[in-house]
Amino acid sequence: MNRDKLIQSKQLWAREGRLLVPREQLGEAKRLPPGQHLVRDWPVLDIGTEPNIMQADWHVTIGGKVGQPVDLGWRDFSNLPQRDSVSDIHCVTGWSRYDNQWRGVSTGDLLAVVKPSWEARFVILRSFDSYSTTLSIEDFSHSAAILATHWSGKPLTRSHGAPVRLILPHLYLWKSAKWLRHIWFTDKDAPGYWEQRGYHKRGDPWRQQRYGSSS
Ligand SMILES: Nc1nc2c(c(=O)[nH]1)N[C@H]1C(S)=C(S)[C@@H](COP(=O)(O)O)O[C@H]1N2
Ligand SMILES: [Mo]
Repeated sequence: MNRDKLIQSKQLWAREGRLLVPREQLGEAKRLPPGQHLVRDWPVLDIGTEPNIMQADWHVTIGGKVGQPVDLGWRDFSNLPQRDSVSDIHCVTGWSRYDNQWRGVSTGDLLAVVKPSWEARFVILRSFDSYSTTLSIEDFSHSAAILATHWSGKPLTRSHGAPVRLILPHLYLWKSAKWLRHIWFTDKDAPGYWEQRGYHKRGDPWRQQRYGSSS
């Protein structure tokens, strides 16, 4: 292409506003983290075995560096304040799903019960399928974090982690342990299942913290 032609087409681009993202789409572009695509259905992802835990048999053990270790059964858990929240979820394999309706116990309300000591810097989550993942206590305490029992007004299905799973919408979904069994507060970082297999320690989708310890 000669120079005149290039100049002409660049003038045309200026008139057309080429590559300008329309204002009404800007919100959308900011809502979807880089490299993600939107899905309507809710995919199921896990390491293979889906434990079948009845509410009556379920309990979660919470301990480590806390003032008040507890072992909560379904009844105890249901007596904690129940909250509703709506959030978007982002899986590191590339899908995101908007506007998920959750019901459950906020991590803040749980922290008020167990009272972590000043030494607690990390939270290790362990599940009935032997999955584990580790978070900083700041990430676990995020205001949008919820120990979910319900999605869209119905109890979580077995595949999605019934009876209780974490939902931590501000990080990639591998941090959101399904079939929750243990919540352990520690002073030492201990990489979990995916963190040991090449995934990022933290997993912020907005910073594309997918692998290794990039950024
Ligand atoms: N217990 C347990 N929790 C888990 C997993 C798992 O294998 N076991 N997989 C994680 C991963 S990688 C993702 S993407 C999400 C998927 O949750 P979903 O199946 O409800 O979409 O669960 C996370 N929590
Ligand atoms: Mo995942």
